[in-house]
Amino acid sequence: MTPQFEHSTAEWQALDSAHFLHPFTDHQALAAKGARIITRADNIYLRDSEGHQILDAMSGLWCVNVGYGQRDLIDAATRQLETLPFYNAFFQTATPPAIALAHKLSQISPPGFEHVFFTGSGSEGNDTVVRLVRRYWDLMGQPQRHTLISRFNAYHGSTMAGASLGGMSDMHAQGGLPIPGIVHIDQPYQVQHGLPGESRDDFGRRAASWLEAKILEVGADQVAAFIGEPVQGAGGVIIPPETYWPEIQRICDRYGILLLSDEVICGFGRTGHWFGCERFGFRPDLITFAKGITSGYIPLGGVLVGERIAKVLIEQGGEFSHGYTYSGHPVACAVALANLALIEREGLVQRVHNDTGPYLASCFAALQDHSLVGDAETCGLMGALRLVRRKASGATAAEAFAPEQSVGMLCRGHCFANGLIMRAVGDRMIIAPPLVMTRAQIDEMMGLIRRCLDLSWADLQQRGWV
Ligand code: PXG
Repeated sequence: MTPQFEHSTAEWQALDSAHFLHPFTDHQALAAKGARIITRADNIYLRDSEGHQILDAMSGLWCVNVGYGQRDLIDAATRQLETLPFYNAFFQTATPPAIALAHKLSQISPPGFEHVFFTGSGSEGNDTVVRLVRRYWDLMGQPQRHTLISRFNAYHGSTMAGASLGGMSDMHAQGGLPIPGIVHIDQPYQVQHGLPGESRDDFGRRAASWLEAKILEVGADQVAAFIGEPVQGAGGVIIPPETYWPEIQRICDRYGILLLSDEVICGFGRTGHWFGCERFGFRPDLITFAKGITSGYIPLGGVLVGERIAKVLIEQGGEFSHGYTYSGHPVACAVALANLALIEREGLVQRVHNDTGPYLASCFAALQDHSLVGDAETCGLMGALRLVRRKASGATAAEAFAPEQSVGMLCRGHCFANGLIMRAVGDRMIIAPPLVMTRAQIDEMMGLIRRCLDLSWADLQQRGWV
């Protein structure tokens, strides 16, 4: 470690709680226990300040798609820092990495995407989306088309517009959100909203019909767009039925409403396709991206702008009064180019599609025999296990734990203590491991998952909760 980073764990923890306000954190609770200090990483493994090795089944925060320590990305950053560490794109200037990345994205995007607007993060990307959509309808002579429809339990970021688009009730409760002109429908989560005996496909169509009902409630001529994550990530890896997105597409087409895909998690191979909309068979007008574009090595986000909007914006829009200091940051764009080249060279998208994705699916299916697992599902290299108090049997549905028992957090604690990063969202345990993961590493991860489920089960038995 470089000298200025030489402290004991206790010293780091004291400095941390004295000065560092963490995102989404109860600081008093954290100070009482002390943060875990992560000091290094390689491939899919993290190391903490106590020397523990931890298998990172969350790719950092859904972002380290190519794994840690990739020399190509490090060298690309170093070269660009030496050549030109920064220049902006505001005043009729551009830098080679930003132009080259815009061109590259037009090649790997779904058909009809030739343009990109760069931001520093996914949240800024979704703020850009709101402004782009409203600007588009102004230019189309329909300024009353102002309302965006999103979903409860969606996550679209933490800025005012991002948190408003998102449907997290805890976030809306702080700071007077959502901002005006954003409304929500329920998510396509059958455990929560399914009817007894309803097939998965029927549920998918019914969940999509909530969009049509909301459009008619708001007034079809008032609605600008619908936004969704192909698979809801932070909401708990909610994988929609195959019937859901095609029906959403049909409804958007019917009312002329823009369709927006937030691919901050699903983009760049996570689902076994370059973009999640390709996996689920819909054609969005805008795609928000971040995270996997640089594998998280450096912040970068943006919006892929489909031709329906790009044509109007460019040919009729004049100046679009929007942008960030770091829109098209040359170092971030250089790292993104190296990252995309690596994904292509290693065939990671195909590998997830043909090999590791199906293998993970079979491993998760096998976990359904565990007493604690109500259901287990995957999409590409993301997956979720639902922890239940009693499994379904015959016509009797599985029995959930009481939310105040926080069984997900209990299980997460066992994972953390046993060298595995797995997240808990309510009673759903979720993973999104690096796309470089091999079959042998999936086996290793599954061994850890099973061990942590066993420890959780024993713990719950001891408490008399199962
Ligand atoms: N859209 C989606 C779909 C996301 O998952 C954002 C937008 C915002 O991106 P930025 O770069 O502004 O954070 C995200 C971010 C979690 C968690 O707990 C998920 C995210 C961020 C932080 C925590 O799963 N996703």
